[in-house]
Amino acid sequence: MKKMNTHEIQEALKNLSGWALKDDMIQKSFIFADFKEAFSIMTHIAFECEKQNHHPNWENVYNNLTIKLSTHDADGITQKDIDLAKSIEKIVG
Ligand code: H2B
Repeated sequence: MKKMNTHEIQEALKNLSGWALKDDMIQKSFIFADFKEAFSIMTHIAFECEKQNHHPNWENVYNNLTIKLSTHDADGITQKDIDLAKSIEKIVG
């Protein structure tokens, strides 16, 4: 899959809410009611990642979830990251 350039990434991010390009990854943090809600959503996201065979770098601290997406195989950001970010938005609602 082709690595996107900065302009292409910024254009794609216009169709997503709250995602930003940082450290060569697209990133967003979410805050949930508590750990149970955060982990439940993470489980839901994990199944979607398996479907797409594309996996996030993420960090969960209690009710806070930070997701960072890039395509390791391409050493950059590809359409796969944009697609996964869109799916994550749908899941989180
Ligand atoms: N996830 C991410 N984020 N980047 C990848 O390059 C990637 C992946 N590659 N999930 C997939 C799995 C690859 O390693 C397997 C072998 O298809």
